[in-house]
Amino acid sequence: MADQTIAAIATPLGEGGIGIVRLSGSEALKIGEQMFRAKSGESLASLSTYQMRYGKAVDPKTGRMVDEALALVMLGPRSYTGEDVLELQCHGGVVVVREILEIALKLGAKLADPGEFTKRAFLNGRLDLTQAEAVLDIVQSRTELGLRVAVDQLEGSLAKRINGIREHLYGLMVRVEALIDFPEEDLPELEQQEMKEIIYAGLEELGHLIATAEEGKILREGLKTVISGKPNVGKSSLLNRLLDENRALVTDIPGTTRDVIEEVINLRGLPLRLIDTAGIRKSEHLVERLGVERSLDLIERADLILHVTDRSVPLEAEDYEVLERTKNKKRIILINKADLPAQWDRADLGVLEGTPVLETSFLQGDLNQLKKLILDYAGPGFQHSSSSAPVITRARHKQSLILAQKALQEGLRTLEGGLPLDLIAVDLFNALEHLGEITGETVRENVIDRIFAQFCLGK
Ligand SMILES: Nc1nc2c(ncn2[C@@H]2O[C@H](COP(=O)(O)OP(=O)(O)OP(=O)(O)O)[C@@H](O)[C@H]2O)c(=O)[nH]1
Ligand SMILES: [Mg+2]
Repeated sequence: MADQTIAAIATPLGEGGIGIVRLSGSEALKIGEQMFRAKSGESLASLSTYQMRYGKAVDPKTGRMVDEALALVMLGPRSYTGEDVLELQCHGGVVVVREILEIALKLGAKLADPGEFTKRAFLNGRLDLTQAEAVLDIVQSRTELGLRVAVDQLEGSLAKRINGIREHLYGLMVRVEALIDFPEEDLPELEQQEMKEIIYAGLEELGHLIATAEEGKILREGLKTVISGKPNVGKSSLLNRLLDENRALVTDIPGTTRDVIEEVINLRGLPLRLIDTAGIRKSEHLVERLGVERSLDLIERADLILHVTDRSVPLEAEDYEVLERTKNKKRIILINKADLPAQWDRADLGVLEGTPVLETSFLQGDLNQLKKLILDYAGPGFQHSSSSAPVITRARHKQSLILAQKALQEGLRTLEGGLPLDLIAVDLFNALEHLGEITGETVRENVIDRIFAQFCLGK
């Protein structure tokens, strides 16, 4: 039932300053009334919106006090969800917030699904879909830059752009429909030219937006960077150096790393998801072999490979085989252990067209050159200025933009081919539908469910 009152713990479960249990729905205050006693003796129903009272959270069955609490009333429609919202703020302990939630559930609230508060905000028109998704991006942002882009999106920058394009196309569709009974051969030249220009302008805007998707994906998900190479070349040492802590075990025994270790660092705004892997070699040992399989699988799915080699030991056939594994990926080759006497030099690696190669020592060298290389080479256009031009951060948005683009290209072909105007109207309609999926105007219910299922509980 959509209008059932929901409740959830809104703060992370753990020890902290405060813990918040949030209720939303028409019964929120009624339930709150039974489990909260204001010190002033006022009833929650007598408060106006955004008022807060100090008092006790109690178990109405026994009259026992659970904790001191503050009750904050936010009445619909001007609340986060658009419904009546009550927040009970107590001390931040696992047991106390759970107990308060339990009481709310016993009094008739339903435990909220992940993202259900935000979903209600969307369904009640408080947010469009891009803004709801921005809420998730804010919670999950990994760098300041990612946060800024998400906040701009919450402010409506993306929706505004999309709606701007939609308005133009909608205007065009209305014109086309008005002309549908017009014999094609008589379509005024001027009219046709103007129509084309509107479609061109739409295509250009879509093109600009789609071009930001690569950067946007990195901003939201991080650049998936796999450190690969043979055993003992210094992969885990590199991870530790970049993290500035001893995260991974480093020993001089080849085959030390077996499991995948993943950490995120912030490289001047670029979230780098560093993944240390097991060294690749043929092994008889089952556990190591499983580790190697994982490494190979991760290489396949990486955005960037940092391929580490060791110049202090002679090259052998296996080095070339391992290099082959990463040759189709965007990679940087690192020749490590430059502090030791060299057994070979970079020319021995053979032709590595377009691949940056860096000689360094993870023990002694500084990593600035590598960091710069990663930014220049792997983070294309990663210069998102402070302008609030929207960045496409989700595959879902990109997909809809591409479909809208295709529909418009189709419309252009129809127009140029002198085909019936009702066909153009169909193309325009399709483009409008796909753009509407982004903001949530024309989106299907299962897509909505999928989006909100990614949220955390209590959001
Ligand atoms: N001299 C020197 N030794 C290094 C350098 N980088 C790493 N080592 C040493 O090389 C050995 C292996 O380093 P690791 O970082 O464990 O190598 P790995 O590639 O993770 O090895 P596996 O996990 O076994 O695949 C350790 O003894 C490191 O101290 C370097 O630049 N110079
Ligand atoms: Mg290792």
